[in-house]
Parts: sequence; structure tokens; C-alpha cells
Amino acid sequence: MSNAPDDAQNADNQTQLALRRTFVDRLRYSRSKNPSTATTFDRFVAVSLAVRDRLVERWIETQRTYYEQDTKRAYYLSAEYLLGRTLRSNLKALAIYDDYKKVLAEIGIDLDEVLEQEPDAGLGNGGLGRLAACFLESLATLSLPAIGYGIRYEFGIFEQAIRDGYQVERADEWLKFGNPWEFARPEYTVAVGFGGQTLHVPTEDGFRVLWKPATKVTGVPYDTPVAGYRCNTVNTLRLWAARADQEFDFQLFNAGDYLRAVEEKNASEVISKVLYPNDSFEIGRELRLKQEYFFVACSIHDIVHRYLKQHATFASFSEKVAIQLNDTHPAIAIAELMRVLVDEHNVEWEEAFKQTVGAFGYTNHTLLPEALERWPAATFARLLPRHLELIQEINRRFLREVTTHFPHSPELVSRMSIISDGAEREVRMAHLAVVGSHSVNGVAQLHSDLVQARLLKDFHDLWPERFNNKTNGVTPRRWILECNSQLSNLLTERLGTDSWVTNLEALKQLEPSVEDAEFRTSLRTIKMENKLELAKLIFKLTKLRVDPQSMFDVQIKRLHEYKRQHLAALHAVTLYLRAKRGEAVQPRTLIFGAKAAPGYRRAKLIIKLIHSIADIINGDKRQSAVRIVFMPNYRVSLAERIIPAADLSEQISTAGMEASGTGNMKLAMNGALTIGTLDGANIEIREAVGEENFFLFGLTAEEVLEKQRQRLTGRAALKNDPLLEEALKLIREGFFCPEEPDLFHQLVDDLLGYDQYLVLADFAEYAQKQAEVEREFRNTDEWTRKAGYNIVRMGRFSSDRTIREYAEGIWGVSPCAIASPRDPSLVPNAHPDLV
Ligand code: D6G
Repeated sequence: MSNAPDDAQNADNQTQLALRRTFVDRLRYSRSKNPSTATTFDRFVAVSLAVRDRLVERWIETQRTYYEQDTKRAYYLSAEYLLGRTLRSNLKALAIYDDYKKVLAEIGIDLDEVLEQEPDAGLGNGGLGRLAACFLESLATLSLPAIGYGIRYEFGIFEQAIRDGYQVERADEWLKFGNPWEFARPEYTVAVGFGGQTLHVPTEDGFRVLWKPATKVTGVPYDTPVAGYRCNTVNTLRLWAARADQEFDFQLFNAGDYLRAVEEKNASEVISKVLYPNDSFEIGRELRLKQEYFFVACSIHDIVHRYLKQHATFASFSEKVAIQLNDTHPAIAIAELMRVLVDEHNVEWEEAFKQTVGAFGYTNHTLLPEALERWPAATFARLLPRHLELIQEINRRFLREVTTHFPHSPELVSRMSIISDGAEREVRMAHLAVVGSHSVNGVAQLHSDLVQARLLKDFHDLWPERFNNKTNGVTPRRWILECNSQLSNLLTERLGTDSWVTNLEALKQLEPSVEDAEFRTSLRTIKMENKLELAKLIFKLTKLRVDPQSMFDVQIKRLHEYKRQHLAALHAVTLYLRAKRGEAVQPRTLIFGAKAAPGYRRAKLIIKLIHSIADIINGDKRQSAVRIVFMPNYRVSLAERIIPAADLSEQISTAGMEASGTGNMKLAMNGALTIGTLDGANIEIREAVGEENFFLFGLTAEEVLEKQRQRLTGRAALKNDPLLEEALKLIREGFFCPEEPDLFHQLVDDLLGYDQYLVLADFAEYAQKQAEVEREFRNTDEWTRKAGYNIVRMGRFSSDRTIREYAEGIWGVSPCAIASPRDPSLVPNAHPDLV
């Protein structure tokens, strides 16, 4: 007779007993509290530390295995990681979420309340940083040997408050109460030089270059375990914090200049102080270049050091090391690796360059010219004199290759050069990244096509084989399983297994279910419950009551003119005008969430515009069809609340300008229908979910280019559209902002003049499509069917698929299974550091 159920019950009890014990221990010994004196924050820290303890065994085992098997590793270099919260993910990854919920409930603690205590780790601006976070999670879940490198910003993305409709920024003090996930590793610090000069020292067979930096900064690594979902792999995210270099301090201290010593300490530590809050556009500040070089130099040192633990020469470097550049921010790594190989380890130039190109891959994230990093050569000469020399040498050799391939084309040579000529010479980081990498990829098919045909056409002509596409993805763990538990349960129940969590394509098997009325009823019920939850949150945050029966029309993303939040706002005004005239307008709640770069005035004005319109429309008792909500301080944890409750997903960027988008994916896989342009990943999403389940409108990327060439005015679009004309007039005349009637003059005049982002040119089609959306939404069951097809056909947009493509197509990195962690007292010391 089997007593399997009893055994399972016993195991559960044991696990729960152990969880309870570690929780109480952590509360007592790490917080010095007992259950009755502990605050909710203490409880959060205690649970996190208890969970971290569980991860550590797997973490050590993972790192040991990588060394033992000498696996090739992928190194992801990114200036941003928008991690959000971690506790829930780790509980789910370790399959102890339900146990913990039960254990805590028994002692009167609500786990969900505890989870709410965790501050978001907001070390990123938007899509690029969140992508890096999804990638880390997928890398671990796929058991791929990988390390993420970045900066441990003391202040992440600013906190957004709204005052009188204006954005106000506050410093994000996410580390104020400590961070339970990280381990400081002062034993692995790295010295990073800046400035100074280079010395050419003669040797027997030529000369050697020595860089004598003027100042040094110390990089201290902080390691965070990154758990794979339900597997033993735990990878590392290593973030570098800047500390003053002690040697330099001592010199000044000894000279008696205490104050200057402290000042210099501050100057060093400012490097990792704050994330630059600019999404998709650059400001060429010297401190930013320092940040980039700082974390890159630390990471390259770490990578080379790890490689040399097991290899005597650099001959197999690129067989063991793959380094991915997340945009150009870390592109200086190419020059830094050359410096380390050539200057510090005496590797021949050709061999060093071969290994460098073999190791590096570059991901481009934008076509916007203002976002392409360029640094004045003079800045480089001052901060990184040796790197400028190395870049010049890389460039000299590269241009020779260009001339051989394309003789008699001096213009081409000057176009492709890494260093631009002209009065102010600049280092073009994208060119450096392409020349120093064996792979260059865009992040959606259209974007990759445009990179090849427009942005880097010359390079594509020279090296077509280097170029490829890797369409972005998002992790279904965070973006379905964790944020939408009811939908997750339904999917698992219908499928008979939760295999979809690690194989999102499995949802395809649910296509027949979408045709099942009962399934659709469940989908509808879940959406309604999620909307009710969001409505409560909206009331809590904004004091506005919204009707969960209305259509939740969501636009959440950074505020940028190319993303066209003002297009949606303008449309809201026309809906309002129609509602006031007594037309039957489908009740709709527009939900915006967006931060604007603090120096981007037009973006901030659009936030004010949305608030002004919202004030008047929400306050007008003569209509109740249109409600506008602006959710302040949009961030990962807020996205997790909004996305499951969305009916309509606004992906309305000017075609050719959004490289991919990933919010579009999260919304679609949670059953929102998209209204969108043929831009970025929208195109592929539409192909996947079926054109009948997607609301398409607008100019194509080609047409946009053509229109921009013609420099047509926005005014041309007003013909035959009196409603749009009236809406613009009201905005311009200050109807929505009587206290500052001139506020939106310029904004409207610019739209009517050279409408760079073609807001007015696309308006008519947008409004028409929105009318179709309204009609479809009223047909509730049909709408749910479309939503269902969106959910079950989004499998391709899992970041697992994307990461597999990177691993196979660019890195040559294979999965490495990790055994269950052994009892620590039995594990022999095999770590190379310790032998
Ligand atoms: C992480 C995990 C830990 C490991 C340490 C150093 O903190 O188990 O020992 O990284 O790893 P290496 O830098 O020596 O590879």
C-alpha cells in the first residue's frame, strides 16, 4: 500500500516548519526583534534574508559547477537594470510562495502586505533597463552560465510626484533602509584610473605603452543572486559602487590637507551616486562617461581575472567569454579589453583584436539620432588618454579595410570613421561598437531592418554577416505568473500543467479553449476582478473613482514625443466633446503612467497637458463617459498592477521610432487588445495574434520618412476634421488651463507647423480605429475572444526565446545543469579562489 499523500503532507509540514524557523531566526538575529516588536518592514527583511539563505546553497553550487566545467560564460554589460521587487519572484522560483503564505498567516502575518514593503530597485529608465532584468531572469531559468554587470546607483530613477499637474522629481533613496538581497564583496575591489598621461617605454622588440592615470577610484562589487525558476541555477548580478582610492587619500591626509582629502573622496564616490534619468536621449556630460568607463573597467578586470584563473594564455579567450553590450553605454569596453590585453598582458595587437571581436556583441536600441552616444575627442583625451590612442589605432586599421573594400570613396571613409573629423572631433560610440564586435543586432525585425538599411548601412555593406535581429521578449514569470495569479491559475488548470511558465509557446494548445464559452467567461471574470483591484488602487493614489465597467485604455511608458501620449490625450478631448454633445460614447477610462526626463521640457509640458485635460473632463458633471487618470510615479511594481487590468493597450509611436517596445508584449499576454502603429515589435505581435485581433492604424515607417522629407505642416490634417480643429483650439486657448491660458500655445502651434512626430497626420486614422475599438468593446464576448487569442498566441515573446537566440546565435553559450545543492558540511573546497 502506498502512503504517498501522507509522505507529501509530511514533506510540506517539514518545509513549513523549516521556513518558520528561519523566519523567526532571521527576525531575531538579523533584526534583533521578536514577532511582537517587529514592524512590517522587519518582517520583509526577515523573509528576504531567509529566502536568500536558501538561494545561497544553490548559488555556491552554481558557481562551483561553472568553474569545474570551465563553461563559456555570457557577460551582460548594461548601465541599467530595472529590477523592481525581488521577494515574490524568489519565493515563486523556489516554489515556497504558498508555504510561506501559510506559515506567516498562522502567526497572523499577511504575506502580501510584507511584499508591499519592498522598495523597487529602479536602476534603469525604461524598456532597456527592464529588458536587462528580464534577460537575467531568463538566463538563470535556462541554466545558462551568465553574469550581469552594472552600476550600483545609490539613487535610481527619480520618484515622480505631481504638484498642480506638473511633474516634480525627488531623489529615489532605495537603499535608505538597506538592501537584503546584496552581498558586498570588498575582497574583490578593482582600481580604476582616470586622466594622466601615457608613456611610451622602449623595450627589446619595440616599445610598450604605460598609462599613468592622474587619479584612481575603487570599484567595490555588490553581488545579488539571480534565481532561475524552479531549477538550481543561481547566477550573479554584480553591481559596482565607487569608493575613494585609499592610497590617494593617505597622501593628502599625510600632507595635512584633511578637507581636501574628504572633498576628493566625495568626487570619487559621486561616480555611482545617481542614474542619469534620460531615456532615449543623451546629454554629453563628463560624469556620464566616467560612470560608463568606471563600471566597464571593473567588469573587464573581473572577466579577465576569472579567465586567467583557469587559462595561461589568451588564445581561447573568446571561446570562454562572450560579452554583450546593452546599447553603446558600455562600448568603451572594447578599448578597455584591448588596453588590458596589449598593454598589461603583452598580447600582439592582431591577436588581441581577434579575441576582442570574437568576444563582443553589440545590441542597438535606438534609431533616434539624439540618442546616439558621441563624446568630444577632447573629453576622451583628458579622461581616458590611453583609450583615445587605442581607438585611433583601431580606427586607422579599420579605415584601411574600408579603403580596400571601397576604393576612391573618401566620403564613405569619413562617414564610417570612428572619430568624426571637422572642428570638434567626436568619438562615435556606435561605430566603435560595430567595429569591435562580431555581432550587431536590433531588437525587433523592423528595427533591425532599419539599422541595416539606414542607421548603419555602410557597415552592413561592408560586413553583412555581422548583422542580425533578436526580437525582444519579457519574462512570463514576472509578467504573467506573479502579476496575474488568477489568469495563471486558469491557464494551468486548462492546460493541465504549468509547463507554460517555462515554455510559453505551450499556450498555443489553448486555442480551442478560446472558442469555449466557459473559458471566455472565466477570462472575463478575471479581467473584471483585476479591474476592480486597479480601481481601488486608483482611488487610493488619486482620489478618483473610476467605473470598472468602463474600458480601461492604458498607455504606460516613458514620456516622449515619439511615443505620442499627446495623440491619446487629443483623442480624449474629441471623445469628451462628442460626449458633451450627447453622442453615445463608450465609457472609457484612460490610464496614463509616465516619467519625463527632468530636462525634457516638452515632455513635462505634455504631463501638465494630460493633467489639465483630466481636471476639466473628470470634473464636468455633464458627461461621465470619459475619465482620465494619471498614475504618479510609474515604475515596475505599478506596471504589475496596471497591466493585468488593461482592456486596451496604446502602442501608438510614430512608425520607425520605437525600436521594439516590451510593454506592448506584457499587455497583450495579459489579454489587452492593442491599438498600434506598424512600429517595433507591434508588427510581430500583430502577426502572432492575428490581424483580426489587433487594431492597426497609421503611417508606415516609409511613409513617415516621406512625409518628413516633404515637411508638410500638421495644419494640412485639419481639413474635414472640425472636431480635431475644435479640440486643438480649446487646448490652445487655455480652456483646460484657465489659470495659465497661454501654456499650451507653443505646443499646439508646433503640431500645426512642422509636426515632426506626425501626430496630426495620424490623427484621423487613429480616431477612426478608436471608433472601431468602441464598437468591438460593446460586443463583450467577441472582445473576450480576441483577448483570449492574444493571450494564447504570445508565446514567441517570452524572453526565454530571445535569450535562447542570443545564446545560440551570438554567444555560443550552452545550458549547464546544476545539481541539487549538497549539504555544505560535505562539500569539498573546489573553488579556485580557495585552493
Ligand atoms: C558570487 C557568488 C559566490 C562566488 C562569488 C565570486 O558572489 O558564490 O564565490 O560570486 O565569484 P567569482 O568572481 O570568483 O567567479
